[in-house]
Amino acid sequence: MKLYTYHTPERTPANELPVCAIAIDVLRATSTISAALNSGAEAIQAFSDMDTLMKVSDKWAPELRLRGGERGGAKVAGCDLGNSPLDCTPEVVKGKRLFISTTNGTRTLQRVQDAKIVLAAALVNRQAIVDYVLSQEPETVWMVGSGWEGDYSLEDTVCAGAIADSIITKLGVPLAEVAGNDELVGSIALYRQWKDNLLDLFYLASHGQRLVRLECFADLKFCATPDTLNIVPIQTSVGVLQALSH
Ligand code: 3SL
Repeated sequence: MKLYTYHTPERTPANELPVCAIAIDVLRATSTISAALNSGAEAIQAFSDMDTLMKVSDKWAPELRLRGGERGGAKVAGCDLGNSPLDCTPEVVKGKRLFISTTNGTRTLQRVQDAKIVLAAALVNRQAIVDYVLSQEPETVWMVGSGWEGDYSLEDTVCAGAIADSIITKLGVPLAEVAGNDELVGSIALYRQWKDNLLDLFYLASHGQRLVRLECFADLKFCATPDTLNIVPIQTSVGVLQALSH
């Protein structure tokens, strides 16, 4: 197995795909996707633009759909939800399809949507993702961060490092055997430096600071806490993620 970290979708090699692609947007799209599926949402359907989201979701029964839209961290007018994982309680999402568009995370999902296996990961479901990857033994795994409008983000890269660190520990192999690129080694180093202070790292991060300005303190804490949700969001058709059924 070779593991690769890419800080943003723009940094992935053009015209290539791995066997398994893991989209990461810890703050907050993939944390929200994990929380919604964990609370019993039927599926998540991701869109990079709001107009298409509205058109496609219009065809869905109103009582079985929710629209989630975020731009600049704030909820898009006309949507039921913004992008807070804490809003995705069973009372709100159970049995419904969440049609969602966010600034960066949904673009990452779109970039890797043609890979054989597409997963959405955050720190909250890190362990579930690791266990699933180990059960499949894919030859190549890309962990693709979302960043912010093309730029690097600490929180996505530390999550890639957390996943890789756990895979390497469980496989019991030297780093050199699985490291596919320099970014992978850097992401593990970042995780090892901050693993006991992830919330502090999130407060340092530029998008963390943006969310602090929006007073999303509880979201930051939730998203910085690893392994709280035993859920594997997996793409079942292009753009649609569902909970892996065991
Ligand atoms: O960029 C994204 O996709 C979002 O997750 C950003 S926010 O955390 O909702 O502001």
